[in-house]
Amino acid sequence: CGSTSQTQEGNAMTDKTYTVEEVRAGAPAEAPEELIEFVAKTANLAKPDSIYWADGSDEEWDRLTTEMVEAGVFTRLNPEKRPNSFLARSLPSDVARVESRTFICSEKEEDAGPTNHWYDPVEMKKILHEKFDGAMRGRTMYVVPFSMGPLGGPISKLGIELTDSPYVVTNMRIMTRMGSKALKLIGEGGEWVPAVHSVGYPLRDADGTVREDTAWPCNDEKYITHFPETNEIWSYGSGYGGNALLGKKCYALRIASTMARRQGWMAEHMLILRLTDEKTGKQYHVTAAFPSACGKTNLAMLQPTIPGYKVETIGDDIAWMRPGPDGRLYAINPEAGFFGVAPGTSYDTNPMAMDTMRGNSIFTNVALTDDGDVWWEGIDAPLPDHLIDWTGKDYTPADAAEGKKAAHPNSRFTVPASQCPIICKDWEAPQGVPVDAILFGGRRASNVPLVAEQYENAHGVFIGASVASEVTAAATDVKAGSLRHDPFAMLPFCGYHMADYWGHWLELQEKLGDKFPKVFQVNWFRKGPDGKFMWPGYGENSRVLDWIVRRVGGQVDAIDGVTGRYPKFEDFNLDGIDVDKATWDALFEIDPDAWAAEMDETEEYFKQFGDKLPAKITEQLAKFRERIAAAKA
Ligand code: OXD
Ligand code: MN
Repeated sequence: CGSTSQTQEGNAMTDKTYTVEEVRAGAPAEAPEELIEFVAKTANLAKPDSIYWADGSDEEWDRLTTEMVEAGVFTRLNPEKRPNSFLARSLPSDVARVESRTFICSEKEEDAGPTNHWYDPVEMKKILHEKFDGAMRGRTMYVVPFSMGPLGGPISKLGIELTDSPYVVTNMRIMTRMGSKALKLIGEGGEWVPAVHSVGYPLRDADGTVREDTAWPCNDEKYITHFPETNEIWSYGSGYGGNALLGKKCYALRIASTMARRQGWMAEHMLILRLTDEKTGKQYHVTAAFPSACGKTNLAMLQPTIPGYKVETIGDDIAWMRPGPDGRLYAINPEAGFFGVAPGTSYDTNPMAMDTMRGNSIFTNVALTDDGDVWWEGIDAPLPDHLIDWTGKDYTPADAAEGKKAAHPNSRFTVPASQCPIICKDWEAPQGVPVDAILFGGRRASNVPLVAEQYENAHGVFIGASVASEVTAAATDVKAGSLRHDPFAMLPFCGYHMADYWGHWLELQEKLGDKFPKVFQVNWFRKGPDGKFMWPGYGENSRVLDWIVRRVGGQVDAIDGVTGRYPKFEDFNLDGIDVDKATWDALFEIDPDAWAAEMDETEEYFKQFGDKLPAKITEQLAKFRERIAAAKA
């Protein structure tokens, strides 16, 4: 991140101190005392030049986006092609979540568990105190009230993000219910989570040295920290995505998962969709967990290729699920927008996402066309003769020939969910929708069949616990392409000990019994010997959903196999696609030796969880091995 600094003698401004009275005088009347004190305390530490209370209005959006255009942070896209939309370019050192700098600061190390980076909360607070001291000098500190979930809903939760990044404020306006209405609920006594964020690039130092701002201020040192016992979030040094939009991964997953454990609900890295059987009018709700950048947004907005079904989108990334009065599990999407991966998104792969981003959108790290629109690898439009790439440089087909990407592989669109043409009319239903099936998936070139149903509830947890997937570009510090365990797609997002989290699932299953949704394992990414995907994916995944809901409805039989229960060839709708019996068999082929090796490796992986590994998981591993032995016999 940029570092040029110079001293401007005589031009040094002194730090402002903020009394509680001054902060109150500048705050909306609804702000409760506790919030005023938090704002004053943080301001006296970070020493911003001013404090601004975000109201979430259109005027505010217009003002902030215009200011950012003037400052060179945003490029306004061609209003005829992409009205009210903007492009931001980050620095190459700040393009994704940084898992190695993400910390769970629980009092006891064992509560964070072996899959998280733990840090002592007292020590971390000392570090943060040092880092945040003066971190906002020369900047405005924005007070951003927000609700995760529909305003006032029984499953929804409130928060306040203090940030020195207007980019974050505008993204939070799309991704959450942000502004005065959330503040009003806080004022009425709603509990809220404090979340403090700084890009870590003050425009002035304590000694008066001033530093010019850059289009993407950030710091090479990053801390994304969570305090699960006190429900606090502090994030320093990054302006990007989940590192900075603290309602998303930090709150709605890491902190919420710890709240959910205490309160008997679930915070999951899952999309939510409604599938309607148009013949009967019956609605099914499916949630699905996939590791980052494995096509959750595509599945959430799927256009069924088989007749008779309709998909409506409820969420594309996070589900909060709670047992309802009827003993079923009900899900809400805590977010209000989609922060989707741009490359690969097109009218071909996800027309609904393309229509969602027609306006009122923020794009980060995509390429800019000469007529002021966006472009990325895999978009419908052919590569133009000239682009400005995500680093701000000219880009021509010669660069493409050298293998350079015009858009960063983790470039993103931030878009309001309400703009999705197939957004479900009940997407904001405060009590949520009843869940009929839960899917776990990943990118697996081999071994894992197209679809498999759990044998029993605990087997569903075993399926989730043993998810492994080829790594994508969504985090900077894990090697793309390698296979890594990503249990429940929650590896980077579980706020507590992973094995305790599995235990929590098992407890909820026990509580809800048969009413707990059935789990299915899916894999769209299996490859043939020629290295090509065997399953067409995208809209054709409706065929898998069709089988799943018919299983849930008890309308079809299944075949018992090694990893679970599989569809019968004759029951599965393959009309009109080029998947013959040989391909089908290859999609479901089980190599007992490969699975034996995978189970050995899984057992090895589970060892790190020690005594906390639930006995039911060990039992499921034994049952799995019995099925392998039977398949070999
Ligand atoms: C995301 C992620 O941005 O999972 O949703 O990385
Ligand atoms: Mn995600």
